[in-house]
Amino acid sequence: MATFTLPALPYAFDALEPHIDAKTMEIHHDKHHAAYVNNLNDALKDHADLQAKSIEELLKGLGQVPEAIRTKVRNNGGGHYNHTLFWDLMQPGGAKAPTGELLEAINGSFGSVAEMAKQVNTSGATRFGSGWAWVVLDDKKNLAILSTANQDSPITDGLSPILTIDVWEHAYYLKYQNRRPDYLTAWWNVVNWDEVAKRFAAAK
Ligand code: MN3
Repeated sequence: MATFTLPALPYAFDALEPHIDAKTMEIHHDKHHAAYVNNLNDALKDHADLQAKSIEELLKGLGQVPEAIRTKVRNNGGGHYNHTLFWDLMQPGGAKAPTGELLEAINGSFGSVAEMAKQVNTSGATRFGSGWAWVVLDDKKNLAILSTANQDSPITDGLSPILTIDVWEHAYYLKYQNRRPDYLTAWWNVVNWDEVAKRFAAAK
């Protein structure tokens, strides 16, 4: 029994068409995410103490992971955590709109939902190489936008992610080729605001 397991995608591969194509979703989930899970389990195979931790605990406590496996846990543990979050942050049927306290916080921090999305897209488009764009709650419970490299996750820095977009080429290249900004614009058609709101409420 493996310590960490690949969660099932919460919808069909083609559920996010036309914005995210089925082939991309299949490869992204079944190959890329699966590889992060397998490599994470491999890194932890001789470390029963670390196997007992949750993925969040592992990433928040990377400093306590033995140096020999720390990079492998950072990359693959981050890959597992980030992708699990990413699947839940998308939904079929088209995005609705944020409401209530989440909407108030977005308007207070950025002026509008559209302006927040624009800033997230800029953050993702200007991330050199591979990484992720994020909306987080910082230590003062304020909304903030940032990007991370590779599979690094803001929870390692004590931040609480409420939204993220994968900007690795494997997330968009089949459909959008080099047009990362077009993928980022399209992504907001599938954002699951209920999940964003849930994470926002939990982090407050
Ligand atoms: Mn990915």
